[in-house]
Amino acid sequence: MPAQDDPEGPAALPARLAAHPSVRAALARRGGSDPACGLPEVVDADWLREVALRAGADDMAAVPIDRPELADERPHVERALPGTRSLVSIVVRMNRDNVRSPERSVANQEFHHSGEIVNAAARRIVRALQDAGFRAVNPSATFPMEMDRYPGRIWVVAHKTVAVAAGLGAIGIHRNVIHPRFGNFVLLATLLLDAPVSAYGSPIDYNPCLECKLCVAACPVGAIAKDGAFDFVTCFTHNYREFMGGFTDWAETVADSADGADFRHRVSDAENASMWQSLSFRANYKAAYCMAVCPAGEDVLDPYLADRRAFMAQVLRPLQDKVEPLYVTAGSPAAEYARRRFPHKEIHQVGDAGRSRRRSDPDEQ
Ligand code: B12
Ligand code: SF4
Repeated sequence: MPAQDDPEGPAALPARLAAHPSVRAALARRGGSDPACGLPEVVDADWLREVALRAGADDMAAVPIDRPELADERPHVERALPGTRSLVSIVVRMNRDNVRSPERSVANQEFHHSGEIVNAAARRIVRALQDAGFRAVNPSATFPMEMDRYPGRIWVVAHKTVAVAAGLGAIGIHRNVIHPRFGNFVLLATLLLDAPVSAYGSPIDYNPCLECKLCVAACPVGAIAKDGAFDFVTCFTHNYREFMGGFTDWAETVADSADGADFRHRVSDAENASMWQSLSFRANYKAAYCMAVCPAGEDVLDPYLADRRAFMAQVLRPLQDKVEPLYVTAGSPAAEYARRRFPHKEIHQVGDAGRSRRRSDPDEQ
């Protein structure tokens, strides 16, 4: 019989259950025979911070789920952990010059390794919470995501939204979170927790973004407007060429090719090798230049403040000068932008968001 149907009340255990050795051991650990006695109710914020830093996070803050700015997140987190009451945001720093390197393998390795660190840290914190008697989950920081919902919202929780609500940074012109100290060189994760935390963070009262617009100048496909408007499809089409939509486009090109020679005419050896690498190891980002050039953040600012011209020569210019493929939707403003601003790059025209492929004739480019 379920406990709530018990005439003695929800706290009373049926005799058979109360006599079970595991039940007796569990109750004894909490020092009594009352099943509700000794259950933890509130997570101590100082303890949680210490656990998070020891687990590998570089900063953390919690936020209650009923904050108005988290309203859109509630149904999603409730699905992942029914009964969620708090969200815990953590950040992990990335090594800046790896992200800035024009060599894509260097930057991609930094993203992927940092992604592993932030996921591992989140998992360790969840383990500590579990051992302390709480329910908690750590949705993936990056991939995997809920692909059965693609192309709808595939992520379980929006880490940027939570980090901003918790006071770990603010959104810059380029739409990434800029941490006051570490700048935008951070990856984020969010833990869902079934209990209140003894102290919560609040949004910071200024934006670390300097509005220098270097991110606007760096994006090779013009996805970031000077006023901070962000063109999701344009970023996705280029930067995520070897993720979902772009992969489908590539696969359709295989299917549509008359023979091997035709396929090789449509897709270069380098593009195929890059796709193979993405499938075999981890998907390559094609850019992230907005993040690479961002000088914001107390720990990041010095070289930019010392000599802005030198900073641009060393950080911005090499990314702008790099000869590389750019993926744009045929006839889009991005195609026009890329052709005008970066004529030395190889412009490949693909279908909408790279999903419904219609590769244009190379002669049209
Ligand atoms: C979806 C997503 C993307 C999308 C959209 C980006 C965006 N601005 O939302 C794309 C594929 C373009 C993308 C790119 C990148 N991303 Co991303 N991305 C996410 C994800 C899964 C959710 C983001 C989110 O909350 N969006 C909703 C709200 C909060 O964002 P928003 O900016 O206000 O609104 C935008 C979206 O709604 C989008 N949009 C509009 N229509 C549609 C339609 C669909 C179908 C989708 C998916 C999105 C979308 O455009 C809006 C305008 O900006 C998170 C991981 C997570 N689970 O949170 C990582 C995350 C935001 N990404 C991250 C990173 C690092 C990147 C890249 C640098 C990757 C790379 N290495 O190149 C680039 C940077 C591009 C940029 N300037 O934003 C980090 C950011 C860290 C930080 N310091 O802020 C996160 C938090 C991952 C992590 N664990 O750290 N990303
Ligand atoms: S590059 Fe400049 S404008 Fe863009 S987000 Fe960073 S500080 Fe803001």
